[in-house]
Amino acid sequence: MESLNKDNILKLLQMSRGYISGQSMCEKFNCSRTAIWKKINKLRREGYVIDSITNKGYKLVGSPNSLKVDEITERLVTEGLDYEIKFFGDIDSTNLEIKRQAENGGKDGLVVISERQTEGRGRRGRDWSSESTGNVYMSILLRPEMNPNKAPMITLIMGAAVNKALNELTGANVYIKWPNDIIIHGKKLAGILTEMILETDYINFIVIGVGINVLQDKFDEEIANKASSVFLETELKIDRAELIVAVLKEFNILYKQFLEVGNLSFMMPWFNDMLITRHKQVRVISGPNETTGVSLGVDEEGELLVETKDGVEKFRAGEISIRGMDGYI
Ligand code: BT5
Repeated sequence: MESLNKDNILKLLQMSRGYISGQSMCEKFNCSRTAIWKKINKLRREGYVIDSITNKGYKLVGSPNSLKVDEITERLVTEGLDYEIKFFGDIDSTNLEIKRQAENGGKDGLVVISERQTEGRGRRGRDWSSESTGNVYMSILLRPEMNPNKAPMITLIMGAAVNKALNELTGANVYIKWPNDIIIHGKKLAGILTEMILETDYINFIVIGVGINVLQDKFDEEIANKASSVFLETELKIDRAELIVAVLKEFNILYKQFLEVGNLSFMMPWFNDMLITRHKQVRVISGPNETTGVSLGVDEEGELLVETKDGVEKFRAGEISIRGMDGYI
């Protein structure tokens, strides 16, 4: 009889090709299903991704491989950064987890990272495909004291941080599609979802979530023509821990400046140089309204300026989507 410990459970999962039933594990280790389940959850907390299906059992579908939370934390400490990292193998959504943690007193600077999400979300209830391991799914809890109408600027700050980090690590030309997409070779590499929880007229907290496709090597048919990964576009297998640290470091620098200044003037004009839509014909969809014109870039408040036939119109981040006339959404 083998003794019940997580290493033996892991070995068993690694050796089996399909699902392995809870019952057969109980027999093998002579223990209860609850005991097995506890060990499985222990493995999940270490970053192993384990599917469980009623009547079928358990299957190992992802390992923590290069994403080691200790490594990330150590590097952040070396950089003098004060983030607290919580890591999950599987989770519904890192944004949802941050909300739960925030309601329970989670602090400014808490970061939740996962290997996979079962309910990854985009804006306005859209899905963020998150079943693939090897990517980055990360959310940060922020508790700034500022006017809620400034919050959309934080999406742009995260966009700039992700963009800078990816440019540095890949050397590729990565762009921002205002307000929340990161684009490479015309395809979406990363998306940002900022959510704000208000208490009458002040910000209780902000969740800033970012999904970056890093090592994923194929995409579902519905998004394959518009989504891609660092690996598919550059053939580089960049280290995710390094990417996470780079993003958090850049974000910290920019966010601090933003809190001091209260707008995005410190990012000008280079932020506009990263905009893929600048000087291009765009169609801005804002609720039921559609406006076409030439995108002039963003102003210090993060609003997109579009020159239309009736003059320059301003659009606030968070309210609209943009469509390049030449293809992608
Ligand atoms: C976004 O929404 O781009 C925000 C995505 C934020 C995801 C992160 S992951 C960590 C954190 N936890 C969460 O639950 N969310 C955040 P939006 O602009 O609405 O774009 C969504 C659209 O992008 C979808 O309708 C698809 O067309 C496309 N899409 C879905 N999954 C994708 C993927 N993995 N890569 C690229 N495009 C994708």
